[in-house]
Amino acid sequence: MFDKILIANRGEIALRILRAAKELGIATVAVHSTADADAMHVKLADESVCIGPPAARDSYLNIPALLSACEITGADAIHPGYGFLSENARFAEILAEHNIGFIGPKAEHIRIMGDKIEAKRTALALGIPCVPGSEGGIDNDEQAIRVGREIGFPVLVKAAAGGGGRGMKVARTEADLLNALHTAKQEAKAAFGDDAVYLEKYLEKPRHIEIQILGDGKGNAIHLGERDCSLQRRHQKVLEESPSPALNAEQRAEIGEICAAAMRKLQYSGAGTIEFLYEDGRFYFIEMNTRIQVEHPVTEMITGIDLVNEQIRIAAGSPLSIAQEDVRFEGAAIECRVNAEHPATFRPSPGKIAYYHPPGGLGVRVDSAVYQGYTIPPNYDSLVGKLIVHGRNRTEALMRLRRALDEFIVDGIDTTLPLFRTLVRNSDVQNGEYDIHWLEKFLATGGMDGE
Ligand code: MV4
Repeated sequence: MFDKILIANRGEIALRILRAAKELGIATVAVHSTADADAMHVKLADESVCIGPPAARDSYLNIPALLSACEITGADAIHPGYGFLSENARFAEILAEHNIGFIGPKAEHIRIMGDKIEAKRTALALGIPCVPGSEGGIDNDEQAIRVGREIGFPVLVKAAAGGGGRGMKVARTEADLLNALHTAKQEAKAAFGDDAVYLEKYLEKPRHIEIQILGDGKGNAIHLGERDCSLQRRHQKVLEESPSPALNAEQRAEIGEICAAAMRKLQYSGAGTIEFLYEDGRFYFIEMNTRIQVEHPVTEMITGIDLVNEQIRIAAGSPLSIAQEDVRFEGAAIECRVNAEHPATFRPSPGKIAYYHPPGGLGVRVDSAVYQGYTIPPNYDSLVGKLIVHGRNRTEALMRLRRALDEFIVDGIDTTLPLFRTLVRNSDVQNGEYDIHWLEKFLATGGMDGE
C-alpha cells in the first residue's frame, strides 16, 4: 500500500480523496495555487505545497511542479481527482517514468478513450452496443453522404477529440450534411487542433444513463449499476440519480454485465464510467470516462461501496473488495450539484460566504469544501458542493431532498439552491419523466422566471 498520497486537485474532490486516504491510514499531501491558500483541502491535509499562481495551467496542470512536490514530500502516488490531469495519458506515463503511482487506469486505456473514434471502435469490438454510424472517421464528402444515406437522417457529426458535447453538429437532411461536416471539422480544428470527425444517427429524445465499473487491471471487473444524468444544462450535469427511473433490475443486470465483461477483456484498472444514450428500451454507447466522476456518491449511497477507497487499493495492486454477486443495490439516491451561480441566469457568483448552514440528518450527505467566511475564487469551476440524499425508495429520497434543500443556507453569494427547490416540486421530475432536453426546455419556457 502507498504511504503518502499527493492530491493533484482542489475543492470537494480533494477532500473526498483526503477522507479515503485517512481511512486507509495513508498520509496526504495537498497542493494548491496561490488563490487556494485558505482552501479546506490545504487545512485538512497532513502537508501542503504551493505549486503556482491561480491559472490552472500554471498550478493544477503544472506537471513539473507536481513532480517537485512529490520529490519534496516523498509522496509515492498521485490521485488526480476529476478534471485537470485526470484523463491525461501522458501524465500517467510521466509518473510511471518517475516511479510515482498514478491512481487511475493504465495510460493506454486513458489514451484510447480520449479519442472518441478509437473509443467507439474499442467498444464495438468488446461487444458494447453503439449508436449506428461511420466505422471510424469521415475522410471526405462522398463518404459522409454514403454513410448518411446508410444510417438515415437526422445525423450528428462529432469530433474525435471532442466529448462533453463540444464540437457536435446536427444535420437534419442530406442537404445540411456537408455544411455540418465542414463546420464541425473547422470547429474541431480550432478547439482541439484535430479535425477528425465521425458520423452517428442523431437520437432525438434519449436519456443519459451511465454505468459505473471497477476493474482490478488483471481481468476481474464488476459493475455498480447506473446513474441517470439526463437533467443537464449546456452539457453540465445538474441533478443525477440512481437507480434510473427508466430501468428495471433485469435491464440493469444486462447492460451492467455487458460493461463488466468488456472491462474484464480490456483488463481495465480502476474506476470508470461507460456513458450511454438510452432510447426506446435500447442502450447506445457514446463515451467512456476513465476517472472518478463528480456524481460518484450516488452510486456509493446505493451500494455502500467507497469508490475512492477502491481506486487507491486497486492502484496499489490489491484485488477488488467485493464480487459482483455480493453487490446489492439498496434504495434510491439523488445528487444536486449546487453551484455558485444565479439560479435562473446561471451567471457565476464567486465571493465570500457570509453564512453557511449545510443540512444533515438521516440519509443526507454533503460533499463540499466551503465554510462560513470562505471566499470562492473566480478562477475555477463554480461547484459549491454536492447534496446527496438516500432513501429506501425514490419517493423517500425525494421527500428527504425537499427537506434537506429547505435546510441548506448559503448566504453572501448566489447559488443554484432555488433551482433545485423548484425542480424537486416539479411533477415531471417527481415522476422521473425527463430526457436530456427536459431541463433546457423547462428553463426556456420560464420555469425559473421570478428568481
Ligand atoms: C448524441 C446525441 C444524440 N445522438 N449522440 C452530447 C455530449 C456527448 N457526450 C454526446 N452528446 C450527445 N450525443 C447521438 N448519436 C445527443 C447528445 C447530447 C447530450 C448527451 C448527453 C447528455 C446531454 C446531452 C445534451 C445534448 C446533446
